[in-house]
Amino acid sequence: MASTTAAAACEAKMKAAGVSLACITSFLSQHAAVSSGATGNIAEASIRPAADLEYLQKIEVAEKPELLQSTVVLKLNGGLGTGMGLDKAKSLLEVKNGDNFLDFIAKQILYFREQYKSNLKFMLMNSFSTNVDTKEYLSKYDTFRENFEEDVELLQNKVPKIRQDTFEPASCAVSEENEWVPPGHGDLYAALYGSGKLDRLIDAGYKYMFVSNSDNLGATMDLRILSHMQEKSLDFIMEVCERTESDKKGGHLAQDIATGKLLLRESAQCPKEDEGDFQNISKHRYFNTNNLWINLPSLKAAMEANNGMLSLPVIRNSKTVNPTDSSSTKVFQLETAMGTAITSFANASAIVVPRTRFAPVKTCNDLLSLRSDAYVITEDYRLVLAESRQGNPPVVALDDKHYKFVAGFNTLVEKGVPSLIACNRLKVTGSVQFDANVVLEGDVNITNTSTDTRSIASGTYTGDV
Ligand code: UPG
Repeated sequence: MASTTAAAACEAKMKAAGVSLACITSFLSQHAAVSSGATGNIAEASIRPAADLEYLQKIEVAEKPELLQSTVVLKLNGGLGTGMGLDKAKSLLEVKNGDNFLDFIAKQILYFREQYKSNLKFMLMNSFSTNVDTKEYLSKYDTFRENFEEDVELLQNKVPKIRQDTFEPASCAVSEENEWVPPGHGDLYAALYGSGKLDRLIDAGYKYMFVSNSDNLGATMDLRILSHMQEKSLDFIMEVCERTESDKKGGHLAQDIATGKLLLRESAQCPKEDEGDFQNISKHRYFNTNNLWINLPSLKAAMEANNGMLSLPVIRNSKTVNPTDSSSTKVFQLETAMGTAITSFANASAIVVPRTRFAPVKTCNDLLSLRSDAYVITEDYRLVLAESRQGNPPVVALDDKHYKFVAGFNTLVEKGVPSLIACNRLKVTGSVQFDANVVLEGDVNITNTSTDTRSIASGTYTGDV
């Protein structure tokens, strides 16, 4: 299968580690692309903004609860949250009132099951970095404890990091684990197919899968979208939101000028010179929420028609083999993004959904907003913007020097989380700590130029502090 000695070495390493054939096939095709110089970039000149999308509120469809018995809800849980300084699954991070993401997700599913008297199937995609902690934590919920590996978990693959100079698999003397990486959430398809779980789901009568990020607690089962998918016989739906200023990292929807097909451009796929266009939220107005709906038999058919894989554009991340040693071997980590599969299906569509379905936590800025009163918990355990915010999240910019990582953030809010319900923008520069009962309103700019940590005493603040 491999076309070069470097590719053959990767293939041998993966086989020896028991990686599935589906994953090896996908990886080798990405390896070939990267070895021949592909960057996976999508130039602005090759796309046009996506237009004429349907809005969920305007779609006329009758809800069909009977579809629930053939539907699976799957949460992506393979990421570690290293960007926030975490070395565990990000979903173990406390969100609100002592509950972490996994608690919210579990309660959402249990609520829905009760509400619809259904046994809605639930799965989690874990990586080799998140499976142990996640299993242990979720075991407090009886219903997810039994047959965890068989029924709940989809364990994603691992792929070798490759040397930038030779494209050979990289080795790391410090720890063999550093030589491997989960291949991004686009691995969902290879993990489902290669583990045999796709076949088993289809054989058991499952037809639809709703997938979303575990850090987005607005993404719950929606009977209108599900029923619309069935009524229009769609293979794939991407939920998108109208972009706001906070939507910088991630991907936007666009249309390929050459084929007219919808495509997803991830920030990692944008050439440097086109970054201004990427960030232009009035030009590229629709942001991928990563809430996706997949018709399982169509997925299987698309993979079988293409050598057992989906040809997703490869994303090439430049890193060092030992993440904590910048002088170690320079490597590429190859990844794919789940949403780029929108181009792989004949009958794919994107729907604009209300902002309530998208409340991601990518940074401590997001976490501060979520923990504050700008977000409320609904009866069905979603975290949504408080109504008075009219769909606009506060724009929070905490000083990266102190609050990029959760440890610093915890000190900031140790005594209390400020009220942000009436705050439009918050900028914090320097080291500060909020006392209990701090209320921030309008545009607030907190600056501490001294090196000592300063307290923000209880009270209401606006403007420069
Ligand atoms: N994840 C995995 N396995 C991996 C990598 C990530 O399960 O190998 C999970 C991760 O735990 C998280 C989700 O996938 O739950 C998203 O991962 P993340 O790295 O946070 O994705 P983003 O870079 O934020 O981007 C995704 C989409 C992007 C979209 C954005 C919305 O790729 O198009 O705009 O989510 O938040």
